[in-house]
Amino acid sequence: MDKSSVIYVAGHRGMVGAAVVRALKAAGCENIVTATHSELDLTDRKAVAEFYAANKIDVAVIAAARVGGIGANSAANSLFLYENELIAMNTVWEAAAHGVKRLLFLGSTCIYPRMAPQPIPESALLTSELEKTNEGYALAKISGLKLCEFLRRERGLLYHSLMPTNLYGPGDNYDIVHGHVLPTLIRKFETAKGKVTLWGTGSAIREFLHVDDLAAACLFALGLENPPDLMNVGSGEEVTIRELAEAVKAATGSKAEIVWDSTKPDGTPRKLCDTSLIRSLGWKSEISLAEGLRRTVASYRAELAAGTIRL
Ligand code: GFB
Repeated sequence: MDKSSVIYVAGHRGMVGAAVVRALKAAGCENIVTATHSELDLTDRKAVAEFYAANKIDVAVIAAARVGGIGANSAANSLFLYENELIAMNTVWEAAAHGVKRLLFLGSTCIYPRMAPQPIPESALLTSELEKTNEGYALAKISGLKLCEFLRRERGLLYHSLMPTNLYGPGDNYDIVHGHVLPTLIRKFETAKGKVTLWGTGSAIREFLHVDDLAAACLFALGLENPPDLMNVGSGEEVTIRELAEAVKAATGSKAEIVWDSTKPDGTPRKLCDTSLIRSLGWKSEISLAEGLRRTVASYRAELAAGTIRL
């Protein structure tokens, strides 16, 4: 990737966007453009058009979205659909309308069908019913992915997508109601008074990828001359939520007793993505779950002490 390119990272304050900015800076990219939510409302098409017209962007990485765990999504599918649809359509469509040559759009393995074959190949997209708890988010993200594919086919724009598995790492959202499971478990064990209540049965199986591995995959994909329209990005390392709970308990040194609230949903039974495509092109994850947990507990404590934690 040309280090002098003007690169826009949408969502730079989020966990993924911040990791992508870190990786771009480490790679020597000098012209990184960002805009805070108060500077640019990505749900406002006119504002997004004016932003692209004013900034002459060469490459855009779309890491902005309304995200959340199973609790947040299942309580507000309408909002997750509406806002993420607007963000996806505006950031991709207006990029194409304003000469952005290359764009990388980020999906998530939770937008594959609920009962997709495991490991999930890229070809499984749209082949059967979606997971109900995050159907709104999934529909919006699928739209964004497909818009990139259509623009590439119809206008020759190099717009392509990545499909990361469940992500975690520095700058995550530790809100115990709306957050994803891994950061939520860290917060619960770090603040536990004897007992930690976790959701579901603990039998759901999840694959986790440290966000710095995803950022490296983004730069890898942007460095490909002719990237596939869609590539899964995962670690291949999956655990049951029960195993994850024990691993987080150990990583925090907590002695809390774990109890399960089976009135809460398990969500998709399993979400292991098939990463043979991206691995065949030369990328693989570097950060194991054990090492990633060690780093993330440390970054949680540091963010808490610095008052920068997202709750
Ligand atoms: O990460 P998570 O919230 O979402 O939950 P998904 C994963 C699993 O962890 C579910 C269990 O089986 C939950 O029942 N779990 C146990 C908990 N205790 C907790 C807890 O305290 N908090 C949470 N949040 N979960 C998401 C999608 O699905 O995947 C999003 O809803 C997103 O759209 C994300 O794309 C990557 O992995 O089930």
